[in-house]
Amino acid sequence: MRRIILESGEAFTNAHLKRTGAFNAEALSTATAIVADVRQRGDVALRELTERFDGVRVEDFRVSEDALAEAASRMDADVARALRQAAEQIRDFHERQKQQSWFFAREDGALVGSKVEPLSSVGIYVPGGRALYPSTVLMNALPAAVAGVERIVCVTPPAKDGTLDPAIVEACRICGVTEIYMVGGAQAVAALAYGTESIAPVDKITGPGNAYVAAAKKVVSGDVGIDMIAGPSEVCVVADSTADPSLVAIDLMAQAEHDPLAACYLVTFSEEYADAVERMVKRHLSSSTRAEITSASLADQGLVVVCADLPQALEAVNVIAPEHLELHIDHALDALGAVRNAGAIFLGAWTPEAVGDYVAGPNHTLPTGGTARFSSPLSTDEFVKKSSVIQYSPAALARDADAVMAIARHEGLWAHSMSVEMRKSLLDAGGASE
Ligand code: HSO
Ligand code: ZN
Repeated sequence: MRRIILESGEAFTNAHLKRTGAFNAEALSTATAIVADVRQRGDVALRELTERFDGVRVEDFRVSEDALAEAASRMDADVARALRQAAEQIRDFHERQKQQSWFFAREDGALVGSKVEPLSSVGIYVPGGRALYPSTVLMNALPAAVAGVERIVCVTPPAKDGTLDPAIVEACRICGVTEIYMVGGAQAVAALAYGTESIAPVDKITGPGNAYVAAAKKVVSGDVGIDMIAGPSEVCVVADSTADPSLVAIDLMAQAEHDPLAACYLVTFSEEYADAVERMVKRHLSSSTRAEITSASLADQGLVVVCADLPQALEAVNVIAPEHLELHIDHALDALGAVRNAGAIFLGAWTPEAVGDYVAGPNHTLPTGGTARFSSPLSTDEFVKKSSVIQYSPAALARDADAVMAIARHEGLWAHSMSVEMRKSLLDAGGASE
């Protein structure tokens, strides 16, 4: 891991970071071409692109009932039970986020409010290969289901041998997702956004993916809703001398093993402590089943920041704005107030990030790449939209008419002004009693 030692009072800055974005110019231009192709040629393009990128010829993208039943028959009972437990806790958490419509009656009789409605349809991108996670299905589909979305669709790239992961199928079943399509990449995002002969379009696309998927989401956004554009995942562990270096090491590795591009930060207070953690990483690596990815990530993207004191450390955290923040420090809860930028905050020695990845309840889809400065975890809010509601009474109109007319005249909008003035005249003439 790269190492930076801050002097007392020295600020950690963005220049200390080397962030890898969610996608690059090449991915953006490739995704743009793919989206245009699918938009124009529908299923024919989808089949060709799937053959080219996934190496499989798929005739029917929709996973059949038989294939679902076959996958279900291979499901491990312990994993199924674990997924149900996770789903229950995730659903509970997201139920608490649900927003209600509200209306406010003003004294002059005007009624103003906000009407909350679920989106009608949502498409969830479930990556394939190294990142085929049933937990991702739960984390995207459950908030949508809790919000009241009627049609929830999953897309996932076809495996070379055509098999389906039973745990993905089980996670879909738990969430009530029955529409699953074997299609991935930028082409799947295009199909969800604009529809093809076999896939009806959706209102919003969520879920993580590689650089091409991220770029395709950027391309279609505006025509269709998207969630955040996820870059490589990150963890920042703040550890003082009370933290067990072995646990700190394994927690860093738990993020590093996702992806060679995953970024792991250790913020601590002495070089000796950092050395101890790095020694433990080496030791754990010898038993890791993902040693190659883990060590590549830590070597290329890992960063140790040695700070003089806790306030300096927490300011460094705010600059990093990590997706996940673990506070392995004495009285972690007391530091919470000073943390302004982080996707999810894990407090104390007994809260490994993995509990949040799977079962704690909060969403594991979190802002990456410093976007925690301005954005939030995926939530039920992402699956609803609001309409404003306004009803005026004659008294309310009489009260506000002059203000509307003054602003409308200033903006040079004659009919705006007249639409109020004509009603005002009716009222003055006693033409409306209500
Ligand atoms: N840590 C990942 C989420 C995940 N972990 C899924 C395991 N499965 C998000 O950065
Ligand atoms: Zn994880």
